Amino acid sequence: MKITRVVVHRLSVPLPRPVRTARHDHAHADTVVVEMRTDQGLVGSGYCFAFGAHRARALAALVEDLVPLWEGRDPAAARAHFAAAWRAINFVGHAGVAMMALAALDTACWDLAARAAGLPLVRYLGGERTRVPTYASAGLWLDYTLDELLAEAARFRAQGHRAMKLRIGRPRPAEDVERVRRVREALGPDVGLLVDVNQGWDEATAIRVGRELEAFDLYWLEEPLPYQDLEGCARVAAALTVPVATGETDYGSQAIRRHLELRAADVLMPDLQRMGGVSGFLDAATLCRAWHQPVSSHLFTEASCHLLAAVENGLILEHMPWWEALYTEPLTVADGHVLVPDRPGLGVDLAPAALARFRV
Ligand code: SMN
Ligand code: MG
Repeated sequence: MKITRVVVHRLSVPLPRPVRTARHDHAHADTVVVEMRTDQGLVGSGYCFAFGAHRARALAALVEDLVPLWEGRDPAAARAHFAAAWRAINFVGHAGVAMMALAALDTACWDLAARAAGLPLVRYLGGERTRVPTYASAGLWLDYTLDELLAEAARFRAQGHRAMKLRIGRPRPAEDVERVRRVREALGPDVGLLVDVNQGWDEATAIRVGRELEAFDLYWLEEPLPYQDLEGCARVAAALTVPVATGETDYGSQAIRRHLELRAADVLMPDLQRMGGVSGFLDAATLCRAWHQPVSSHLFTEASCHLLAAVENGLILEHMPWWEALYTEPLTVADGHVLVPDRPGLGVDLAPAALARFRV
């Protein structure tokens, strides 16, 4: 089997509500979708994205640049194509737009390889879990009023979620503590509550406010510090009983290794596009296992559900439905789990009408 053609779509996907965190304020996910076709009629897909239409142009340019490394090749050799692309981007860097572009192509290639084998990606990778614990992440933003927070928390529960993530890092940390207290009271003790600071604190604030938050039985405290301050994050993690999670903003499995060596956090959450796709994510998950640590995910729910289901240390999946409209069917959430699609490959198919609707 040969990859005959790779089609690149540049899209702007509107978000249901602007995302506001200590680091973000955006209304669209500017997305580059890769459709990888074979001579046997199979189609695999992957995507990468940025916030900002011009940045997505840069992503698309890098994807187009790398396409020849996959065209004409056998999709079953996904690791070999990843290695070739890794060498090709050496000069521009193993980070940023080059890694994200590589990720979209690598993911599409694994999707195809599993489709060619007639297996869901999770099974192609040797796993057997059919569902993974998940948490609702598309909401509970930093700018919400208390009423909006409580209404959305109730909505997430009604959708089948048993865990959810609240963004914190407001200018006055006392407000964060109060908002966490109110949401925890409304949810009761049986719902998992995660909080994400999005790098909004310094070390002293993280330790001081983190201790106050320990009263609310949090599942984890995410990205308390600027993402490159691994030593600081390690000190925060050591000072607190609440588990600290980080890793979404760093690039490549080598960055995950550095986090592990420094014991920077209790849970690492590699981002599929910053790892360079399925190949790099699996490397990151294996490194976490070697350090006896769990691995979570960041965005990219469609592929990440297979990966966390496949690896033995997969912990909890971030459920972010922003790209749902690109596919013919949404993922199913039931009783706090995402059901891993039981069809070949990623088990999700792009909807041509959606590609046309969001094209820029
Ligand atoms: C996040 C990611 C992307 C956009 C907004 C917020 C957040 C997360 O850090 O963990 O989902
Ligand atoms: Mg985060």
